[in-house]
Amino acid sequence: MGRALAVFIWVMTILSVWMFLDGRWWFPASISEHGPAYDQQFILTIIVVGVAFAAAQVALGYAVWRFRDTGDGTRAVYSHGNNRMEIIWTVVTAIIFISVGILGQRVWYSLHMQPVAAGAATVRVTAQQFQWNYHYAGADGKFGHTDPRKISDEAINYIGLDETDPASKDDAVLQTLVTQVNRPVQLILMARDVTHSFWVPQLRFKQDAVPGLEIPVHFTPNTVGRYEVACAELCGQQHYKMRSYMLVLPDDEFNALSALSQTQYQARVAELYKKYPVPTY
Ligand SMILES: [Cu+2]
Repeated sequence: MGRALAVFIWVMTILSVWMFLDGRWWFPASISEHGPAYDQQFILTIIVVGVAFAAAQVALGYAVWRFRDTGDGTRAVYSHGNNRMEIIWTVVTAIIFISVGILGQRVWYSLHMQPVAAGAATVRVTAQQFQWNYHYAGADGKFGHTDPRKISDEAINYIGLDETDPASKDDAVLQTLVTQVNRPVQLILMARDVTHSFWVPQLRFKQDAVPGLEIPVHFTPNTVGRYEVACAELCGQQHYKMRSYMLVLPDDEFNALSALSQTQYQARVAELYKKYPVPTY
């Protein structure tokens, strides 16, 4: 029985390592400026913890095999451990994991703690059960005033846009996130009801949207296409349906789209959806 368990542990270890090496269930290709830095950091972490995991499991299998009950009646030996060994492996583990943590902070800092680059497009994002609303300032570059008391799903005013504010006249509230390739985007994430989480796997980017908070985030998409925006926070019964799409458009298509009226806009977005199928992964 001891041998069978040891072999089982080793086989499971090999399968687990193979799942990562095979790459079949890996991330979709990244489409943002900071994506490669994130991926590099992730690979480094995976290698470090992968080596530790494999070594620990092989050693566990060995111990199970070596010290199995052989039926000859010998009694087990109890050990009080070895303080020097304890200190060594605790210090080594601490050094490795703190170093990996600090390296990770660098990537995180550049994305989350630095101000957005000049010339960025700003979109205010209001999450609600169970949809994403993207608020664009329009030609005047000014967002119309919003008021939670004006929110009405029946009147198709999902974000409570104040129609009496002149700045709101040219605003658009849509369910598609439209961005321009290689232009930084700043999102102001908000939530109407419960906590949601903005996630585009290809951006390597995930951030909660929390009621009562305005959370600014920014990134620069660098690959034209259409990508799924998922809600990554279990936010209610239809959480699984809470998704929308992010279009990353070349400059000419973006400008042409921006010039359209709201009705033409919807039709054009539908065309662009056909033109840019969602990547399969
Ligand atoms: Cu949600």
